[in-house]
Amino acid sequence: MPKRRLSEHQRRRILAIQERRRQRLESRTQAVLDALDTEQPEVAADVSGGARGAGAQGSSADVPQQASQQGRVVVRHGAHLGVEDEVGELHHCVARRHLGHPVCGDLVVWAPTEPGRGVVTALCPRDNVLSRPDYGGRDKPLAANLSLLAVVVAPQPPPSGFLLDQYLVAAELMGVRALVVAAKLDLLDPHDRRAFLDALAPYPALGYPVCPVSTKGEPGIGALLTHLPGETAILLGQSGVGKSSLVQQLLPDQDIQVGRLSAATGLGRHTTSTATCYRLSPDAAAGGRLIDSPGVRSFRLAGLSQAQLEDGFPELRTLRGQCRFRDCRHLDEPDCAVHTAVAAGGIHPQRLARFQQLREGLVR
Ligand SMILES: Nc1nc2c(ncn2[C@@H]2O[C@H](COP(=O)(O)OP(=O)(O)OP(=O)(O)O)[C@@H](O)[C@H]2O)c(=O)[nH]1
Ligand SMILES: [Mg+2]
Ligand SMILES: [Zn+2]
Repeated sequence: MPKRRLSEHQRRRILAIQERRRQRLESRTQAVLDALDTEQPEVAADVSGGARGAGAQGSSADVPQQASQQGRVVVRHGAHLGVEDEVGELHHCVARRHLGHPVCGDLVVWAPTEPGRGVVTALCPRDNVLSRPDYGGRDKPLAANLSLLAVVVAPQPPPSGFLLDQYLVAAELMGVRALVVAAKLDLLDPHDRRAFLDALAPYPALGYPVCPVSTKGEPGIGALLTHLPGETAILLGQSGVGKSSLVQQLLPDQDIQVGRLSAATGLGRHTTSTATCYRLSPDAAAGGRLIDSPGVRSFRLAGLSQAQLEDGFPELRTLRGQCRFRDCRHLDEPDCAVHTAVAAGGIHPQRLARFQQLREGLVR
């Protein structure tokens, strides 16, 4: 049909124009990066806190050095970064080569190249980083500088306790607090809801609060909200457990934030395929940040020793050195302090089973 052909033609023209624009921008940016890469690498501490350098010489690539400032990566698509500056404005930046992989939550030093655009010239030291394997099995950083891991489980899709425990181990190894979000509880009648929450009963005693929530009915999201003030929290879990729905409810202005992000950087539209950092409302969660992450089917802790894995289980960590054998695997060895604790009710058998599953699969 002619009408359809015409619109297809238009579509192609628009795409071609966009592609040319993108290439122009890319080559301009590349010129800036090339010039920067021939200079001395910048030290992040030199400009931390947005201090202005004295010499406004400007580089050959016309990057005003005096404008270097600190920012936070709020989203990343390949080499393209959405960077929030100190007053909350967003900029589309590309990262100088040899910087490693800045990810969502990273603090960076960046310099504007043109309005709304800039170049990231240094990656500030991280407090911590959460990595997980990509499809090829290689560890990829997902988000940095976190203070809270919120692991979401729901009746649908069927929960994976194995995935939950791996995230909790990751939190322990990162030295970051964690909690369990029991989501989509409106799907369960009171009896099944009780059973669902009973299965999570061992966690609070281990230091992981359980927050029962629903975005579509009772009990609401209050139990989670109380944990967020002042935190940089990331929502983690299988695809479909309701992470983005929680973000939507926790951030009444999420649409606005996504709109600002995509208007400023063109990067906000595919929020389900990459981690994205949002600001929580100052009155609800003073200064807090919330990161939505793409769901995973599996998460694999790689290359840990048994001692490291034990560090990831607080209830095993405290028994370190108390078994008869120093290299006790807590299987069928005599005088195993872990088995004694399980028998006495101090360790949940399910957690020991998860530990064993992880030990067999993951420890070198
Ligand atoms: N009944 C019910 N459905 C929910 C609730 N929260 C989310 N859902 C539904 O669950 C489905 C998945 O929700 P999302 O928020 O997209 O899940 P997600 O964890 O962000 O998924 P990925 O982005 O794929 O990782 C959607 O159809 C939502 O409408 C809830 O509290 N109750
Ligand atoms: Mg999502
Ligand atoms: Zn033992």
